[in-house]
Amino acid sequence: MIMEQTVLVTGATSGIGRACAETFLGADYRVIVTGRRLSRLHDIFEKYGERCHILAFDVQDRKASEEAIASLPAEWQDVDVLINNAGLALGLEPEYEGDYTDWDTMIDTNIKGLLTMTRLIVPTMVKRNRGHVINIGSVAGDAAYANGNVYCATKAAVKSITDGLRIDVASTPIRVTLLKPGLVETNFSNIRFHGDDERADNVYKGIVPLTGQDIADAALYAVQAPNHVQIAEMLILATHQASGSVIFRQG
Ligand code: NDP
Ligand code: 8X3
Repeated sequence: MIMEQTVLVTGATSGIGRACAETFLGADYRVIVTGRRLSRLHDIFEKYGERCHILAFDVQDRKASEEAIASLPAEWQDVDVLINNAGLALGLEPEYEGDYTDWDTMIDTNIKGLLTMTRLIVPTMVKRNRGHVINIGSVAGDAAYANGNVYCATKAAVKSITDGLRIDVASTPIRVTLLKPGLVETNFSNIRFHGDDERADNVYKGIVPLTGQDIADAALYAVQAPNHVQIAEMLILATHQASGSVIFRQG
């Protein structure tokens, strides 16, 4: 009998996280979908029903995160794959003009939220001697780009945190993967520019960007690789993007 695997996706309400949730659901995994926007989580539940379990919470809130995981029914407690995806960029301005609240939100979500989820889920993986953690980093974590300062730093931290975890579970069968996307057209830029849709649209002008599905396909590939294969890291760029700051745009 093939055991059904359970995946937990943070930030499943939009973009890369939603594509990951739907891709794994479509591949017959059971998926715990999480995020703050409950109505969007319900939309996924309506489409996939019982294969899906909803948890609405803010990863910045450690107590709420703990309570959410503690509330999982017994049949949903053994998470085989954790996809730490929830995250955001806020602002694009020189470091010396940055907004303190934006900085705190990025650090609390991208770094501390990811760590909280890792701390809550990985012990059970260690106990069960199985599991896979996929962290969504970014090309932005490889090198800072103009005005990216704190966001780039959070993604550099995700890289170190992922490498650290991989070392700490090296004696177990748990695999740890860092996916580092480049430009992916999602709600990311609308959030970064605080709802300025025109500015957000310009980010993807003159280039065919990646889609959330492209990143979800990479996540599924890493999970379905044979057990002895650990996809440690993948940098996934649009074809006309060479690095965080080198993008060839047509027109
Ligand atoms: P979206 O804005 O489309 O999705 C972000 C997701 O994160 C939403 O589901 C949102 O859910 C969730 N989220 C944000 N803050 C919180 C929070 N405090 N608690 C719980 N969930 C939260 O953007 P993307 O899909 O593009 O971003 C997903 C990840 O991919 C991020 O980590 C981002 O840094 C990374 N990334 C994105 C790239 C891009 O070009 N788009 C490139 C490289 C990396 P909700 O609002 O419902 O809580
Ligand atoms: C998101 C990609 O290049 O806009 O991490 O920072 S980028």
